[in-house]
Order: sequence, then structure tokens, then C-alpha cells
Amino acid sequence: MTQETSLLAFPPDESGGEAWLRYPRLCAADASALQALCTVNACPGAEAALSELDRALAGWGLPPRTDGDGLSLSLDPALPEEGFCISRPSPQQVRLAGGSPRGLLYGMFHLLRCVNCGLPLEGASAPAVPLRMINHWDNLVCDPVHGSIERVKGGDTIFDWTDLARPNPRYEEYARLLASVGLNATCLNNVNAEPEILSTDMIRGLAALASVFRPWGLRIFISVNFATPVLLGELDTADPLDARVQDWWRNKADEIYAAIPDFGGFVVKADSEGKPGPGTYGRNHVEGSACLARALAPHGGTLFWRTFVYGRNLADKLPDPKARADRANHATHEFMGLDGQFEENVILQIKCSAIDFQIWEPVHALFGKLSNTRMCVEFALTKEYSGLDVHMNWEGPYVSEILRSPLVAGRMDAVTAVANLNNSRNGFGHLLHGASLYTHGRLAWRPDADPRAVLDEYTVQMFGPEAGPAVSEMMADSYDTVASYTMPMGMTYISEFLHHFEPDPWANHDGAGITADGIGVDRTAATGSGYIGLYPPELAGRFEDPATCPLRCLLYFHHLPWTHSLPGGETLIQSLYDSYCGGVETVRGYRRQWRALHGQIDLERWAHVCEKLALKERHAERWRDLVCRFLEEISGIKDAQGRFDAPSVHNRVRSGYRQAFEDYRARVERERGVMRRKPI
Ligand code: GCW
Repeated sequence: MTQETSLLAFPPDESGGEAWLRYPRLCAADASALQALCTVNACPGAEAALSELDRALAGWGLPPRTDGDGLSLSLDPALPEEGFCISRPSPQQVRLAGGSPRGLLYGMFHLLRCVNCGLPLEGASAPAVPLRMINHWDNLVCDPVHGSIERVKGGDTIFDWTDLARPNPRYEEYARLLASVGLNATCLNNVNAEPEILSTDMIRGLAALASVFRPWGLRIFISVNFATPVLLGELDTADPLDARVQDWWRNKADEIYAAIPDFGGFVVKADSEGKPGPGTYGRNHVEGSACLARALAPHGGTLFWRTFVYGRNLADKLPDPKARADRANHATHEFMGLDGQFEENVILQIKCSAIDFQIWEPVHALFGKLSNTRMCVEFALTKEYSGLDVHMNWEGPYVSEILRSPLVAGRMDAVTAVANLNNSRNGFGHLLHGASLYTHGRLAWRPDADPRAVLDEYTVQMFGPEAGPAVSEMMADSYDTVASYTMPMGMTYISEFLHHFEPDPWANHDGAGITADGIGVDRTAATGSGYIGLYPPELAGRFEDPATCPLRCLLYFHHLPWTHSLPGGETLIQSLYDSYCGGVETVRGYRRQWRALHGQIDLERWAHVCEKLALKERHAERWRDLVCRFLEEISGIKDAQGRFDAPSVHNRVRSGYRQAFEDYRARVERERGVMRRKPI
């Protein structure tokens, strides 16, 4: 074979920007189904569904659709509003009915996915959770530390915040992508919200975006700063019990709904990490949320009130200093006494876990303490503590475990996640991190779905039926792998302060409970901070005893001596060394697995992942070397195999992060100063 012919054998290059909506030529397709999809008889309201069908037909290399009876699209009010039903009265006929135009749209995406994946077309489905959402942490103004998106590397915001109304074809692609996995709501800006999001200019821009998103069933939410009336200079207080403040929010909501009749509502981060909230005015979360919720209620709007609060003065609720010192306790104690008191249109948005998106952090105990309050579970696709966009990392097994937990399953009004979308060429920074958004949408729709089956759908659509399964194989355990060489066994927070990316155990190990005598945080009810006692008895019983506590969250719940013996007989410290070393070996294996796909995947996407995996390997080695050397130093116990005796290229982190962190702190303080200077 000449060089020329061998190059021609490669599939044509792709940017990855279409993510899973590629519609490549199909090799082993159901020919009569394809033929059926070319002649269509559609009801009104099916426009978006039809436009997606047209894209698919063109991608598959089929003739443009004509009128006919192959595929019929209809509305059936007996179906759930967002649900659909697909039947096949004969091989040449496909019937798709939706409960509404949105149901039809989701049904169309389902149909096209099934064709792409070679799955049977027939079936019915409806979402288990009404609000399926993502939260962007995009900044209106570039943050000096985070840039245009908080916690997202590898790309900038996709929204032009200087002029949201300026048309951009990417906005529609974005809405299609979200709709294709059943997401129906998006909150566009950072929960650390700038007050300008509520300016009249911005509302005009949001209205323009809403009209692009509307055909795709996507409703807009925005994050708002609790002190907006003060920060915009319009009032001298944001006290939620002050009638002027209540009027201000009512007028603002009226203004928004006049421009965006189907506006979703607000997301609020209040009294959290220096942000103002009802606490600023001596009020509680019920009073604070009611003020905004009542403004939205007449328009059918929803208020998401985040529970991510910690470090507040909880002496009244937590007299025991040990309990108070453990941040895991804070949100639960702050909110559990308020159950049943929130307005009907308030949904508490609760992070999946109590500290902050740590790897394998167990389900947040607060979920179990609320029985009369609407709830939303918040995940992070951003991988803030698990490698950002550098480390291939598919969190499906973790997300699925949380969604299936008895504290969460069947109890959520909404499921959301911090979005990892950006303006990079492939939309995610790391091409394979589209799998996170894909899985989020599919599991929000059906929380009990098998995450591995979802991953398989994604990889087949991304890489075809030949390469797809091998890619799934490589990604399936990638979350555990990241844990194994960063923070295994439920260890928390030993990365640097600022970006949570580099290992920095010397500077930051208190949160992981690392001392000369052992590792882990004692959260037991018997001797520790008492966090375990906040779980229902069955779970608490399992977590309380190190012998029954799942290994992957052992150090989250227990402080154990270095020589503690694990079920396999090895000591804790040795098994940590083995975990770090094993993790690096697994990453090397991923590189081999990916290299073996050379020629089966177009060169551009293949080379991109190759490069990312090379970075991952180097960075995994860095984690291994830095953390294991630190562990040897602090425990005084060497690795039995002497793997860290030789000098390492990885030295202690001396990167200036600390200074950058201080600068950031100073900025937060300045902002607080602004708040204080206003007469309140
Ligand atoms: O995990 C922390 C992050 C902050 C984030 C905060 C939150 C948006 O470090 O960057 O702020 O959580 O969830 O509010």
C-alpha cells in the first residue's frame, strides 16, 4: 500500500464539535427503518423534530425527506407532556407520538439515537424528574483568577456577555445538544452572580437567547445575587422583610416575564463563601427565599435556593466544637430545622455530597432530613477536584450511585450539574468529557438507567460500532482510576487551594485528617464529629464501623492508624502506596488501549485524546510521587517496595498558588467591603 492510499483509509477528520450528534454513514443499519424515515407525515409542532431528522438524513447520506407515510409524527394528549411512544406497525412504517411538541422532540432524538446505535426503535419513555438542568458558572466579566468560567479549564464561555442578543449559530447547536439528552433547563451564569445580570440590557439579551432555545424545549434560569437591589445602587438595603425590597424583586420579575414569558426562575447562592444573603440582615433562609419566590410565583417561576453554606456561626445549633469544626455538618444543621417552611415554588439545590464534590464523597445527609421540601441534587461535570479537563474521567458510576441512593431516588424535583461546556473546538476541552454531559442528561431523565449502557450509547455515537465498545472499555472505570492516584479511599482535599488541580499535600492536608499517627476524618457518632449520625440508621450503621464502611469512602468517615489492617490483610499505608502506583499503571494501559484504535478513529480526534492521555499520565505520576513522598515523610513508614527511594522529577509544589489564592481572598474581602459600606 502506498503512503497515499494508507492515509486515504483514515476516516475524515472531525473537530468533535458536533459531539454525539454526528449522524455518520451507517454500515449495518436497518434499511427499511431508514427508508421509512425519508417519507414523513407530520403534525403541527413538529418543526424542531423535523429539522433534526433532516440533519440526520443528510448525515446518513439519504435523500431529503418527502411527504409520505413512512414516519408519522403526532401528538397524543394521553401521554405525559414530555413523554413519547414509538411503534412500528410494519417494517416500512414508524409511528412517533409525543405528549406535546417537546415530547415529540425527545422522541425524535430517541429514534435517531436508536438508529445510530442499532437499537430497536419501538418503546415508550417519559422523564422521571420534571426539571433536568445544567448550571453554568460563566462570568459576565472575566474573573482575574478563573477567567470567563469558574472551575472550567480548556475553554471560555460560549456566551457573548457583552451582547447576548448578537446572533451566534453556536447557541442553537448548544440548545440541540442539551435537548438531545433530554435536558430542559439551563442556568446561564455563575452562582457567584454579578448584579448586572438583572440589568435591563441583559434582560433584553436573555430574551433573545430564550427565543433561540425555545424550539428546543430549553428554559432559561439565571443566578442572582441576593443583594442586587443594593449593588445596582437602587436601594439601601436588601433585607427580605423590607417592603421596598419585596417590591423591587416583584417589579424585576414582572420586567423579566414581560420579555421572557417562559422564563424558568432564579438560582441563588446566599450566605455562602462571602456572598450576601438573608443572614446579612439577620434573617433565615426561609425568609430570604420567600422574598424572591413570591416575586416569581405569579408567573409560574421557580426559585432554586442552594444549600452550600458552611463556616457560619453555628454555635447555637452545634454546641460541640468537634461537630462545629467539621464542615460536612454545616448545611444539614442549617437547613434540617426548616423542613416544610419554604414557599411552594422553592426547590433546595443540594450538592450531591456534604463537603464539596470530593471524589466518592458519600451522598449528602441533608437529603434524608427533608421530607416536606422540594429538592434538587447538584452534581459537577467540571471535575473540579478530579482533574479538570486534563484527566479522562467519566463519573457515571458515582452519579448513578447517588441517584439510586434511598435518600435521593424518587425524591427529586430537579437534577442539575455544573456544566463543563465551553467554546473550545470540541465544546468540552477534553473530547471525551462530552460523556459527562451525555450521561447527566440521560440519567436525569431515567435515574435508574444502567450507566454503562448510557456510556455505550455515547461511545457508539461518537466513534461508531467498531471502535465504540473499546472506548467504553477504556472509560468505564476511569472515575475510580482518578481516585486511585489522587484521593483514594474517600480521602479529601489535598490539592492546592486555588484551582484544586495540583497535588499539594504539604500545604493542604488538614481536611483529609492527615496526622503523624494516621489518616482520615473521624465523623463517627461515637467519637467523631457526629456527621454519620445525621444519616438514617441503616446507612449510619454501615458507615460507623470501619469493617462495614465501603472501602472507597473509608477515610471520609474514619481516622485510622497507618498500620490499620484492611480486609485483604495489607496495612492502610501500604495499600495507599499500591493504589497510587496502580493508578499510574492503569493510565498507561489507557494509553495503550487508545493507541490500538489508530486508524479506526479520524486522526484529529484520535490525536487529541492521545495528547490528553499523555498529559494525564505525566500528571498522575506527579500525584503519585508527591503524595506518596509526603505520606512516607509524615507517617515515617516507607513503601515496602522502595518505589519512592529514587529522586523524582516532581518536587514539592512551589508554584505561587498560595499567593494567587491570597489575591483572590483580597478580592472577596474587597467585595464584602463594598457591601459593608452601603448603609444597610
Ligand atoms: O466548590 C466550591 C468552588 C467554588 C464554587 C462553590 C459553589 C461557584 O470552589 O468555585 O463557587 O463551590 O459551589 O458555590
